[in-house]
Amino acid sequence: MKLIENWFSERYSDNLQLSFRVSDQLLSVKTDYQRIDVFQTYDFGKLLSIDGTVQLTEKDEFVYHEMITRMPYLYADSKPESALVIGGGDGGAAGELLKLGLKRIVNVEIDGQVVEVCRKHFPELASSFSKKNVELIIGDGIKYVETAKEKFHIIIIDSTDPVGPAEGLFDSKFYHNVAKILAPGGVVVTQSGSPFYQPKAIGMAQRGMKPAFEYVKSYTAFIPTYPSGFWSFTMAKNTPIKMRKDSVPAGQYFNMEIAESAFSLPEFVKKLIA
Ligand code: AG3
Repeated sequence: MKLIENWFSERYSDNLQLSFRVSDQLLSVKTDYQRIDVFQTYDFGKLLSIDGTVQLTEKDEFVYHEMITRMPYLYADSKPESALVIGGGDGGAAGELLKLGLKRIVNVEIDGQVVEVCRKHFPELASSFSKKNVELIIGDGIKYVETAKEKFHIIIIDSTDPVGPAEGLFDSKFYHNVAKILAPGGVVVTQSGSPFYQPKAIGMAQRGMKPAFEYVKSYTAFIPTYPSGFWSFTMAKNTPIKMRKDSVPAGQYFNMEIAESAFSLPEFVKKLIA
């Protein structure tokens, strides 16, 4: 008889949490920026958590990573060749961009230990950092965009929740600098939280982007292991947000129907950004 069960829980509020039964805790480390944990779960494979919040699981990371890369790819005015990823220390976003054939990807992650942990525990994702088209920079994305000269067709903000180290990635000062290094017709995308459990996040992203870009639009996806399972992303451009006449092969979540329908928002979400 098994007497002890181990569980990892992410708290959504004082009264609700999502719990994963785990067979092992593979790592727990406190870095200069945050606490990183890796668990072996029963239902979702390995799970990466930062400061107690789920960043990815082996089983459902494909949703987030496909949706944060293929959408900007298809909504750029011309076929993108270069991308900047801020955050994304697991390598998942960079890996999806490689699948799309991008020729140059710069990935700026603030916490080198996230990369180390992922190299060890999520080698398939982190292997993108050793591909020849990818340049990994361990540094502060906010400072990087202040001084960068190179322009990018896609800029992806793959951050943690808008509290702590990621807070500055949601304000307009940051986005004004992002706008300076966005190639003409290019697209910026950020993750913008759970509309249900983090109702302020999507508005923060929209308010951060609007002063810096002509067009801003949010889209959503179903991500089982993030708060409420319903997740948002917010896209910004200086030319109309219209899909290019092009297509990408279906992934595990993404397909060409979702490429358009992901922008359909429930009424309560529209109110959050009005
Ligand atoms: N970064 C966004 C994760 C936010 C999850 N928030 C939460 N569970 N409260 C994902 C990193 C994957 N590259």
